[in-house]
Amino acid sequence: KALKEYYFNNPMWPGEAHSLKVEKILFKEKSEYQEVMVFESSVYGKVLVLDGIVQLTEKDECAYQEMITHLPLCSIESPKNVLVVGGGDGGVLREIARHSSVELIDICEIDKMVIDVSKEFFPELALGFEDPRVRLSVGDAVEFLRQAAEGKYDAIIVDSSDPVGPAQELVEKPFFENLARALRPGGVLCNMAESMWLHTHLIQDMISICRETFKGSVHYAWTSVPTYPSGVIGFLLCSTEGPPVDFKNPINPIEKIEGALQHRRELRFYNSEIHKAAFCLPSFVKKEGNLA
Ligand code: PUT
Repeated sequence: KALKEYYFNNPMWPGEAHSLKVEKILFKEKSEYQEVMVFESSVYGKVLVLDGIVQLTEKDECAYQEMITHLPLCSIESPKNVLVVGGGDGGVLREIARHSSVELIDICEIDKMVIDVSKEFFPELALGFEDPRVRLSVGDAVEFLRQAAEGKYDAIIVDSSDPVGPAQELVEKPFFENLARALRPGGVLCNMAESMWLHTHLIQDMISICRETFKGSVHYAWTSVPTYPSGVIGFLLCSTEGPPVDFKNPINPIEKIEGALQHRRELRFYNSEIHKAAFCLPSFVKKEGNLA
């Protein structure tokens, strides 16, 4: 009974659970913020779990990391300064590094244990930290953004965990206001935005906050990640007032960036066709999110 309650009581997806067969637990410790676990699964390779929630698996991480990164960076010309919020596994850094125009990659991750564990167990992701353009701050992103210079970044990527525990403040209005302030005019935000099947209200709330805060455009895109609850994950793409951004038609196609398809490792999921397709929404999402 206790196990059943544990399984079905997660506030992010009450009444459902997803199982992966565990071959071996490789790491399990409590950090200052959360329980960090790595296990070897039988089908998806190694898996990173925070507070009982799957964050990534070796098999399908490409879909998440590539989409959350290239949807924003391929939507603007020559991104130079990029900030990553969260993303302590390094996968988003690995993807940003494909963009030769980028000069600075700031990252603010709250939990050093996530970084250390990724370096030990997920070298294919943690290689992102090896790029000389990366500047790491271990700390609270809310504070980091309060202190960030106005208009500093061309793009910000919020690769957070779900808004329970340390990531709770990352879906609140003051945080989005600070994100918008830190972006240059016509700069872009790509924010992890949960599942359209499970989190309609949360997504609606995030969309209305972003519509009030970002004076350019606000769009929802999604991709398939089999090991996330419901098998999909979404992203909110927003731009600040300034040169208009046409998110649905990448102005900076990845296929035209020299070396991008093979930088450190092959691009496995993202391409310009899937970029455009990511913005095609099911009718119920268009209606409920009031999205065109
Ligand atoms: N950054 C990982 C996202 C997890 C969503 N459940």
